[in-house]
Amino acid sequence: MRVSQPAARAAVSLSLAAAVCAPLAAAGPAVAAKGGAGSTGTARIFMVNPVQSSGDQSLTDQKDSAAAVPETEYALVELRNLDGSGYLRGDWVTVQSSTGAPAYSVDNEYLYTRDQDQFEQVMAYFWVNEAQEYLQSLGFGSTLPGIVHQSFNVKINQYGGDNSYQTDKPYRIRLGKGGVDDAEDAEVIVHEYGHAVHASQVPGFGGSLHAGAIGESFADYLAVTVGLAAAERYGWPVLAEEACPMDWDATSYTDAPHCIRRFDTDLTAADATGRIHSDGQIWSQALWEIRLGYEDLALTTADWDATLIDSQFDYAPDTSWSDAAKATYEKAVARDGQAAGDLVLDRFAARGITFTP
Ligand SMILES: [Ca+2]
Ligand SMILES: [Ca+2]
Ligand SMILES: [Ca+2]
Ligand SMILES: [Zn+2]
Repeated sequence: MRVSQPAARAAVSLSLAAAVCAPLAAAGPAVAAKGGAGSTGTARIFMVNPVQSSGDQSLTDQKDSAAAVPETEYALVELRNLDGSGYLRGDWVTVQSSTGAPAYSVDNEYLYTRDQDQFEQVMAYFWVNEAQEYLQSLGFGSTLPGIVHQSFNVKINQYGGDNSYQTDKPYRIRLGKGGVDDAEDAEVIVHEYGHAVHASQVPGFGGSLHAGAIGESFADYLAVTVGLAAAERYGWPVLAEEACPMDWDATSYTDAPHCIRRFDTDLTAADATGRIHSDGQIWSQALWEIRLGYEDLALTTADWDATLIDSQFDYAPDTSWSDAAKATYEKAVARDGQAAGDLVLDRFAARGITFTP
């Protein structure tokens, strides 16, 4: 999808105005019951990431300088579900920083630029909350079981390396600082949250190479779909390839166009190497092609995301690709009809992943 610059910019300034007005509109009993700062605020963030929103593949980190990213690639947004303490803590996220003072504001205004440590803290809060709100928009936590239905701990900049990761003991993600600071790219944040989604759905998920690859694949897919849904929700431009995770973080270690991994490698199960990130691209291509196929069936990407995520409750912790694909097929038939199921079967088969319906 390509969005024309003027239209996109107009949409951004509209959502900016909405964000500024929203805290007043939201004032009510729920807010009063919380702390003095209220449950909503205003923040400056990247619109997923500055490469995706600008289409400029030549952007580079420049040692974390503010000047490396144009002001136009920031958006003002509403922060929601804060606990009123003035810190970045709330219903679905608790930010814990180990570098730089914790962001604090008596009136919940968190306006930073990328050279300030607090910018990444704000990104982490906004994007984990956004991912949780997206899951809830699909029905998880209401008509379907809740997923990561708690305030999730995000620790920023714990390590110097480029090594963000999720752990369920304790239940949190850490976001590192190698190359482009990891938390400057929403697709890194949501990728790590994607692992928490699996851990929440199936405790111990990842007990086989196939399950590990599905974990990496789904984390990439969730990062992309949450970012695209947010771009739609807030009217942000998407000027890079949609099927591209971590366009900004990947400027440190890939050639343009910068994507950490791809959803169109045409790899099949016969090409698997046992390296879960690389093999995950086999699964990701099926997920992406089913997404496109859903739209051709007059279903929506949200229909597919709800079906995919709901199906993951049925994956064994050490699942094979074949068993997981079959569980996805069965969920698609049950939720979206036989044509959707046939599409799932067909796109997995194209990747050499087969099962008996
Ligand atoms: Ca930074
Ligand atoms: Ca990085
Ligand atoms: Ca992207
Ligand atoms: Zn991962």
